[in-house]
Amino acid sequence: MDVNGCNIRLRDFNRIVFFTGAGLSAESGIPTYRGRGGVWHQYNYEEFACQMAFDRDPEKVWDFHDVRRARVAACEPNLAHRVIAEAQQGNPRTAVITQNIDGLLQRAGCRSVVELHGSLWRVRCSREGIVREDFSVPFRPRRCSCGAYWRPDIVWFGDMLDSGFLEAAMKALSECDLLVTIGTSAVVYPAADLPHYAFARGVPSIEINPELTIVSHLYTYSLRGKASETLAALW
Ligand code: BV8
Repeated sequence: MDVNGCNIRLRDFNRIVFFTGAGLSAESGIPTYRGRGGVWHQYNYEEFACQMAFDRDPEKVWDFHDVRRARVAACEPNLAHRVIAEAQQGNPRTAVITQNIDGLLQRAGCRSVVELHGSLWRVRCSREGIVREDFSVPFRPRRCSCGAYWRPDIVWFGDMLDSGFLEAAMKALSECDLLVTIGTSAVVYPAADLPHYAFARGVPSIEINPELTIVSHLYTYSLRGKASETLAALW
């Protein structure tokens, strides 16, 4: 089926990389960051979502993240998450890389998701560094048994990304036969650098976004459309 001039069928590829941003979850009701109603338009990340804010007032940061946990917990994976999960179940060499922290890809059935920016559903002791999954809403208790606060295991601005995740993403992009980028404004680094590993190899690449981005011209196909309908049409 031809989608805006793109006659690629995802099923014809063996090593797809899905690289996703907040736009993937928009149709699930989760706000993006920079578009209309975006998270960073409503909240100043320097007050609610960075290490300095957490050191200054962990309770205020946890109040903000409890609001987000409740909001995400009330949302469901959409058709786009489900298509990605179906593609990965049909071909385990499919790689799923996300900047999202909502866990919806995993709830749709994806495995081994590379969560470049961490997860709302993981916390780590700010003293001992131990990490654990936690789905409680609101998150309680906020302190570890050692007495220190648990910290959301999220990569905030100024935080280094997990080198293992970055390496896994670069490896997948160095081996893929198709890159499908969905719902990212491509302005946050180093994640925004990753698609260039595929561009440099000349493999076909598809961008799915209702809006043009600063990198749309680098994709083989830059499709103006929403994640669910566009991805389903390519599947
Ligand atoms: C780092 C965490 C090394 C989760 C986020 C000065 C000081 C410190 C660092 C920097 C600095 N200057 C630059 C940097 C680097 C900085 C950066 O890149 N800043 C940018 C803004 C210039 N990066 C970092 O700090 C990273 N760490 O570099 O460490 C270092 C350390 C110290 C000093 C220097 C370097 C860490 C980056 C991670 C930040 N964490 N959030 C949370 O709290 O929620 S940022 C946030 O941006 C989210 O993680 C998000 O995933 C990410 C990317 O955003 P998108 O997913 O693209 O979302 P966005 O809203 O932007 O776009 C959505 C798109 O979807 C739109 O295009 C829209 O059109 C589209 N869309 C809408 N609806 C749909 C749709 N698409 C399809 N279907 C739809 N229905």
